[in-house]
Amino acid sequence: MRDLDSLWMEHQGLTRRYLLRMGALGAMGLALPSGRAVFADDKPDPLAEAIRKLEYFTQPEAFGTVERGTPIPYTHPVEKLREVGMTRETWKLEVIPDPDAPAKMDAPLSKELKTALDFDGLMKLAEKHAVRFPKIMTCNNGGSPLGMGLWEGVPLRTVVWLAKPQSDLRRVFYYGYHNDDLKQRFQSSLPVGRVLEDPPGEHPVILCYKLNGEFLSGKRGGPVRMVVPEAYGFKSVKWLQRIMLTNAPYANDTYANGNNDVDSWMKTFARFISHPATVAADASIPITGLAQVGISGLKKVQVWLHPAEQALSPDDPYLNQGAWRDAEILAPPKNWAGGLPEGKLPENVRGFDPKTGEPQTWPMRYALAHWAVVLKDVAPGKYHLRCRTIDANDVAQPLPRPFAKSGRNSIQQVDLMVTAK
Ligand SMILES: Nc1nc2c(c(=O)[nH]1)N[C@H]1C(S)=C(S)[C@@H](COP(=O)(O)O)O[C@H]1N2
Ligand SMILES: [Mo]
Repeated sequence: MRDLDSLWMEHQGLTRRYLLRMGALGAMGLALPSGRAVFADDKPDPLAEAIRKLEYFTQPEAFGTVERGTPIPYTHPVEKLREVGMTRETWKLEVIPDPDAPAKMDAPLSKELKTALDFDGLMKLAEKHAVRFPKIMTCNNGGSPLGMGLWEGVPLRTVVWLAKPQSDLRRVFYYGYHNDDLKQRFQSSLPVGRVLEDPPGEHPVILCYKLNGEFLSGKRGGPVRMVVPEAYGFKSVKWLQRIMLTNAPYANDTYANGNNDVDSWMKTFARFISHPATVAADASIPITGLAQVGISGLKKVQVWLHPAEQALSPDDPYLNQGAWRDAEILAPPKNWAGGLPEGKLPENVRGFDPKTGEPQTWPMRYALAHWAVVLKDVAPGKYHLRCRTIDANDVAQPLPRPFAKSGRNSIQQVDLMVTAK
């Protein structure tokens, strides 16, 4: 799913300076998890040019994608795309009562009543209400993020209020274009409270039309997708066309199938990006990675080098007792890239100081952090190398929620061989 090569490119710029400072970038260069050497400082490399264009935000086309449909909706010929509202010129959004448990509302936005919201209408609302924020897209069933975007949209509540809801409203159901085949429908839902009121510090749920400053492609869910800041990917429904206000008190998410925890907030966890497979005993060992910063924030990233032949304690399933040592969480980048002009963030990005353009807090929730560490003087032998996060509540990964169907966050483990001189 996730293309590690492109993730690697985003990450290199941040880690390279750190590793140079630590004297760890010698002739050995760094290696991808696959073991492929990417560059050595003293050698020209085919990737050197790309490395100069390193990215923190993910280029829209470099995102990992989780999609369904036969055919995939945005692959229809353009005439068909127009016909089914999958272009900005023809897109329409309905906000109607759920026929099975109708909320009372005075002004439904419906195609039948010719009151549905079109893209021009959304852009009018955007002039006054548009918001932008960084967010990682992660599938709860994926081992690492699909990509990190700067998402722009109109708060969903702005459009919900246009429909004048009055009562009998407990949840918001929504789905996208699905080839008009019920079996292909991908739907999700939120409590109405989450839509109407943001907990302090949280971003609003948005009707999103731009990613990294450009209109959303069909592949990324355009013309319009939902983006739910604190949630895993399945809440962020693509090709959005219908919202139903319901008095039903339960979730109706497609992702409730397949045993998924549909109420899970994003978790904090660490992943390796680069680590050598084999090093000589006298060499420094540069290790880099990323952390997804979930609802509970990020205080530390740690690594643990454990001799492979030493058994793990059966009383320590979450590896709390390892000899963990701190890595360095890297400062925010200067160049945010991801296709943003000159790598600069636009004005008024939530979480950034409007005067200085600097992040107000770092690491930032729901965004990536990059980290690096250099290990030295490791005795020859075979090792298991692991990484983990400590969240802002001082809870070590994979706790406080170790269960995979709420979002995969097991501690990653890789092999490392240290050879005698
Ligand atoms: N309409 C629709 N929206 C969808 C999906 C889908 O299959 N159809 N997949 C969901 C899932 S499971 C995930 S993880 C995210 C992935 O977003 P991305 O493909 O833009 O990375 O999209 C979500 N939105
Ligand atoms: Mo997903």
